[in-house]
Amino acid sequence: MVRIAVFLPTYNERDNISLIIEEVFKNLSLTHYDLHVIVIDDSSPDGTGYLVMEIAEVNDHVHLLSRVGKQGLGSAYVDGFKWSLSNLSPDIFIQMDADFSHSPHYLSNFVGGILDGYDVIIGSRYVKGGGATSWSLHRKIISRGANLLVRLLFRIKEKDATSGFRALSKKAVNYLLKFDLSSKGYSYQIESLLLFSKLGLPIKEIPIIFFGRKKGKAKLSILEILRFAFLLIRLRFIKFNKLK
Ligand SMILES: Nc1nc2c(ncn2[C@@H]2O[C@H](COP(=O)(O)OP(=O)(O)OP(=O)(O)O)[C@@H](O)[C@H]2O)c(=O)[nH]1
Ligand SMILES: [Mg+2]
Repeated sequence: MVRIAVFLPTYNERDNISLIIEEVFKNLSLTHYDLHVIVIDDSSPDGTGYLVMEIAEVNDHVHLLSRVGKQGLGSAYVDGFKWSLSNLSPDIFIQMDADFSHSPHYLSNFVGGILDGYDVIIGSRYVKGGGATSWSLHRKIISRGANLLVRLLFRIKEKDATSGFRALSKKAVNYLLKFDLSSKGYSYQIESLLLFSKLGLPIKEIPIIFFGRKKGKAKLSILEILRFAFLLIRLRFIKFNKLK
């Protein structure tokens, strides 16, 4: 049976976490897959971690990785992948937000893409059939702007480089963990995609409708956006320049 690990990084997702875990199991049935959910929680002050601990006590396919203090989305995935390779050795790795922006209905499409032989499947808002709903103009501009900047700087063909809804093969994850990532936060999505693209791994974008957060507070700050822009420039002219 194919072993799938779904990674849910959380910071203050008390209102979403139990339901999203339930929905993941509904959409990728345990009768077809050996499915595991790994929540990487950064000691959320709202007690998300305690809720997950309770679920993990009664469901041995749910795992909690607790970290001290908010350490960023990218580093949460990296720590989750490392933990899973030592403890579960999954065949397919799925990254997903815990706030229902990424609909669990798409999960089987991601799995199908990796089973078809792709190493990276990206849930894309900017291919035919994709899109975003309940997003403020402000968020739309940030997302479009970030993608435009990435395409201008790096000339990659993927249309949604910032999407965090992805599936990765074990090969892709092993490459990622060997690479010295500069990104700890949201820009992890771009840096990892640049790496996969440079390595020539087969990448496919599949359409998703992205849902703006329903519950909980938005966390993408101006500081994160500025940090992101500087990082892109550094990656383009220093780090990935050397990899050419
Ligand atoms: N473990 C961990 N998870 C994080 C961190 N930052 C964000 N997350 C989680 O990563 C996922 C994506 O973060 P969001 O805050 O939803 O980011 P976003 O979708 O760009 O922004 P909004 O939904 O508009 O707030 C969510 O499940 C968050 O709870 C972090 O520092 N550590
Ligand atoms: Mg979100």
